[in-house]
Amino acid sequence: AEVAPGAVLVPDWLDLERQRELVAACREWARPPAGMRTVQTPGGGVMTAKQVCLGWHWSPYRFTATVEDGDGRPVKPFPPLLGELAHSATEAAYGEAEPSEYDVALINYYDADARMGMHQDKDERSDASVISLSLGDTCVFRFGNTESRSRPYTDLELRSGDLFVFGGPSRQAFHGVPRILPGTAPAGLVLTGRLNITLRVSGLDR
Ligand code: MD5
Ligand code: FE
Repeated sequence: AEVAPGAVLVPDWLDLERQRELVAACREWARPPAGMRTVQTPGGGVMTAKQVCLGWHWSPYRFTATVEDGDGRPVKPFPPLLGELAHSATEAAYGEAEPSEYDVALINYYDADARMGMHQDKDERSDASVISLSLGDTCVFRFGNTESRSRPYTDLELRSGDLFVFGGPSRQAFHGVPRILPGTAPAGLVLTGRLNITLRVSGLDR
């Protein structure tokens, strides 16, 4: 369903087996070295969602090859599996695959109290669509406008297995996660909280 120009939600895109595989992979990616960390913002804030990066490391507000705000180790490689998933996701959403090569995954973990404030994703040097895959607990996702972090915005629920692709004018929209709905993960998925995998094109050369 097209929620706004270029913003396409495909509910229940990942079957439960695929969700389980991705959760298991996230557990491996979260381990040190270059594992899941707490992100500090330059203004002295702390992000409540924890994060691990693949391909390129994001620390506010740029991409680096090592975990410069953590253990200093090289970021884990971007798995070819996620590149293939990105192309099938854009095909599912738009009917044709994004031609660019995806090379970054940002994986955010939200416990019951975590949230993400309204922001734009502006650190990629590419206008390729951002792909979002949700696993575990349902969240309230706030999809805003391109002008400011305030109204108008639309709140919708993202559930485990949902695919959301943000391209075209929606690539620059403000967005955030005002809350998690604890205990809503599907039975059979061994996960407390919510994982979100975003796939991106950095526009950088390695
Ligand atoms: C999340 N993550 O659920 C979201 C999913 C982040 C982040 O926001 O920056 O890690 S990505 C949602 C997204 C990306 C690009 C554009 C838009 C939404 N949008 O236009 O709404 O953890
Ligand atoms: Fe974002």
